[in-house]
Amino acid sequence: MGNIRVIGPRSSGKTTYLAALAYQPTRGNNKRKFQVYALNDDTIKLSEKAENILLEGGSFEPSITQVSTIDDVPVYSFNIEIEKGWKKEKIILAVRDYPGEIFDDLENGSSNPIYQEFIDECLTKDVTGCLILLTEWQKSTDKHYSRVLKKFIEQMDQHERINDLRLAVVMSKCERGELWPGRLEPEIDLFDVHLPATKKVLTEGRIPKKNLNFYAI
Ligand SMILES: Nc1nc2c(ncn2[C@@H]2O[C@H](COP(=O)(O)OP(=O)(O)O)[C@@H](O)[C@H]2O)c(=O)[nH]1
Ligand SMILES: [Mg+2]
Repeated sequence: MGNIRVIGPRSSGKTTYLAALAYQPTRGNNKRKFQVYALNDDTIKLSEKAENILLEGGSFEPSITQVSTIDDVPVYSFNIEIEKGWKKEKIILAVRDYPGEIFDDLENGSSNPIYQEFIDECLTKDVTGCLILLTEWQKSTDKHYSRVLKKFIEQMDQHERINDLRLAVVMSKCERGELWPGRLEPEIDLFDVHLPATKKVLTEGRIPKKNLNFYAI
């Protein structure tokens, strides 16, 4: 189960999030209730980079500066095992980390045919969900995000995905002081407060409630 696309503006933390998922040091007394295993070479490489970069407080180079084809975008795949009492739930997750310009370009209606190709691929039937990472909250950004997501919803409609594509809408980098207090009820304390236009576009569309959730990372 689980083909997911990660979209969001440049520098919203997409690659860092995936790297943190890929980087699961095996500790002697690991008390966590889940294990994450990297399944392909791209994911193993990402986790090695994560070890060097995340731990030293560095950052990743922008995913791709010039996108030419979808095949340039790596697919990271994970096997996640969650302990549930005496049972284990297994999730196979494949994630494509899209370059930020795909998101930003949507506002102007995908002027670049390559970007449209990405959106088409993002909305094919075998993709179950989209993780949408947002990161800023100035008034002008709220307008930009809301215009982009309006276009995205129109594209969902054209691809007949309004009813069956799950959206996780996330405010990233919530350790920032202004956002930290809102992390527990992100829909109300982050999105209603800081990104009201963006939230309105998402909730007033025809996306079923059960397929739309708001998170803080
Ligand atoms: N403060 C903070 N910075 C982060 C976090 N995640 C990523 N970053 C930084 O944000 C910048 C962009 O991250 P990156 O993962 O490359 O973003 P991407 O362009 O969306 O893939 C980098 O400088 C990261 O170190 C976070 O949780 N908190
Ligand atoms: Mg990136």
